[in-house]
Amino acid sequence: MTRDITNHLLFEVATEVAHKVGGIYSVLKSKAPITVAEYRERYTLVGPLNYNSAQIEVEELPVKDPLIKQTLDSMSERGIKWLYGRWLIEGAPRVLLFDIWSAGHHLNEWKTDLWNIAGIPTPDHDSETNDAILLGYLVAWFLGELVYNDRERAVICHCHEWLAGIALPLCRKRRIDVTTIFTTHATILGRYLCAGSTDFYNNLANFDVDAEAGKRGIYHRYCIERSATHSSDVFTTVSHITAFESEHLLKRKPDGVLPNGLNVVKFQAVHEFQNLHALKKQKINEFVKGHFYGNYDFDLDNTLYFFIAGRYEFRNKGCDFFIESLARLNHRLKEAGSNKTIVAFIIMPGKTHSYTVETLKGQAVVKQLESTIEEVQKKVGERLFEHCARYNNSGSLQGGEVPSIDELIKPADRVLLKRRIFALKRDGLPPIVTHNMADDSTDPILNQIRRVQLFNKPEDRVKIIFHPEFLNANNPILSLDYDEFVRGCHLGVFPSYYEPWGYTPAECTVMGVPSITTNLSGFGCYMEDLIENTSDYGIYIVDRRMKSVDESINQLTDYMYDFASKTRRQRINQRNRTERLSDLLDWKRMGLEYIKARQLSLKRAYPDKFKNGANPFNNTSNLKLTRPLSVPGSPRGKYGIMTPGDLGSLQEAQESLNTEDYIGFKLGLTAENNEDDEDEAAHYP
Ligand code: G6P
Ligand code: 1S3
Repeated sequence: MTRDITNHLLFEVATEVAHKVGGIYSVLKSKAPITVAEYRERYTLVGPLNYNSAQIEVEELPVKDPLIKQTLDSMSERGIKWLYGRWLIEGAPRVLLFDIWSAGHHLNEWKTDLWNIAGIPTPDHDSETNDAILLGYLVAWFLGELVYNDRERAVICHCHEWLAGIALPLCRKRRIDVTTIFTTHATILGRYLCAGSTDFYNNLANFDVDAEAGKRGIYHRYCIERSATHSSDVFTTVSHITAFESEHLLKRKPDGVLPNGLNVVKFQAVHEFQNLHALKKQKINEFVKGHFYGNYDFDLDNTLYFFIAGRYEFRNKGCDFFIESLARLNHRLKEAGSNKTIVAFIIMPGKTHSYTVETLKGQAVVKQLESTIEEVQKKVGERLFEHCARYNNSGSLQGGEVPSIDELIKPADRVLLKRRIFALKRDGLPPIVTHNMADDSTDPILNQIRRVQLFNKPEDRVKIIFHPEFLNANNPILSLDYDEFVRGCHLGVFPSYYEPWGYTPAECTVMGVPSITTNLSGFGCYMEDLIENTSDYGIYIVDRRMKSVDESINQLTDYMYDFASKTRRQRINQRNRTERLSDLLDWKRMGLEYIKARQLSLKRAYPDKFKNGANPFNNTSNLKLTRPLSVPGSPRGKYGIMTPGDLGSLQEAQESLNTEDYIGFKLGLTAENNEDDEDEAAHYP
């Protein structure tokens, strides 16, 4: 059947629509403005309804499209509950959220069907899989009825991750007249294999995938992922390294790579992000003073804040490497007699029972000291004023115009101050962890810290703070949102072993904060492909592919040591260069690959429309997004013009879509004007 492909409808299906769990929420939310700009009301995000998050994130709206309304009404008549509305984020995309448990009574019937049509077994106890089945069957139901009601417009269904992928084999099996895309953001088996002690990348081609999945109790999930991969018209992933992994573990070579972008916010004043760094660092300083009370014997002006953050996957996220290299860094700084102190934060949510008394006490005693000093200061000010105001022309105060400090600070004030200072005494060392851990003795992070003996001793140049909870401005201590915290830090360290893309270093980059990543992360490979001398731009890439473990850890230590040796002026310059890379990560650039994937899916479903090189999207003005010219001093690419399209392998679509047209600009090929870095730095101490 032929359909109108230029005005096609786009449905993007994921479990994190208006509900934050992890990285996919960031993808959908940050991408929304450009997708809405392209599709307007033809774009709908579909996912499961989570009542708690929906009531904060979604504003209910009536369904305007008559055919979508007809379809949803018909589902309602059969007992399905759903919420249609506007996601309250930039771009305000339309969302359709199904209350999957309103179809709960169908679960067993659908499980049987999944076994019959695709041979996928599903155990009872796996609630994530049960949810995936309910969502998949509801999406397929919705799409099936919609294309029956709407015989005009083509429909693209783009599913993210296996959890939202069950609709794909159903669409294929039921011959629903939609064209489909599947994007995997990681592979289930890859994640499990890496978390163990496998030499993953050297053995990718050799794994007996069914057996490995079976051994780990994830065979059914693996089957769902694999069937979504093979049933989609276009299969994509988020990086080349995950494409390679998918080819071997899921047995289909992806059609292309859809790298993740960010919604880059440019400040009116170019140096605003530098001011924000100073402001947010001040807040971290306050916390650090409290945490190290009694042992606060280092100079905050010579202190650098490093951090690792993310899902608590000890090995996959490279936390093991981070701690080992911090120990080596500590040794080197001590040997060199450095006056720098490094405070290394580990922000990874673990199982905890609230903050420790010691952590809360630290903040309290320092606050008390601060408020006592304020009181004394006020009294000293009043006494000083009284004294000076009594000066008269008779010269009776000759030689005593300015009082001595003993006259200003009275014995009672001294007693009060001494009490506050004595309250700062403590017996032990400053704590490593801010929370009571549910299982302190087996926690991998704590055990590694114990092994390398980084115990926040006064002589240590590297101190560690493990905050096993995501940050939030409403927390009683370290009250900062994550992005504020990142801005206040000096260096993000993300030496991941398994990282399909890696939003953490990308987020650092757009905030102008240098970071360390690896050549096993999608982001690291992407940057390495685009830029020469990435470290000049504050992107340090650790080689975890060709080097031994020990060599990689030494390289990571070298990077941190070199960074710690920089002067403030050099850090400011580097931050400027880092921030300029943000254009490379903007969805306005990255979104191009999504467009190519959609075109390819339409081309595969409706080849006649593209016959003899015809492109139905030529002259379609709403496809092109305008974009402001780049600020001067953008990085030079290895191969000249840099676009993610150069990396993508959506070859069939590429014939019909010109990267430069879409981006609407070229990055400078001439020599960089780095002088303005120096000029800018000259404004700072
Ligand atoms: C920003 C601020 C400067 C401040 C500097 C501190 O650049 O604009 O006023 O001196 O940060 O940098 P640092 O790397 O020492 O935290
Ligand atoms: C995945 O989330 P993760 O941290 O489990 O998807 C993210 C979004 O595509 C990606 O950035 C990350 O590398 C993957 O690992």
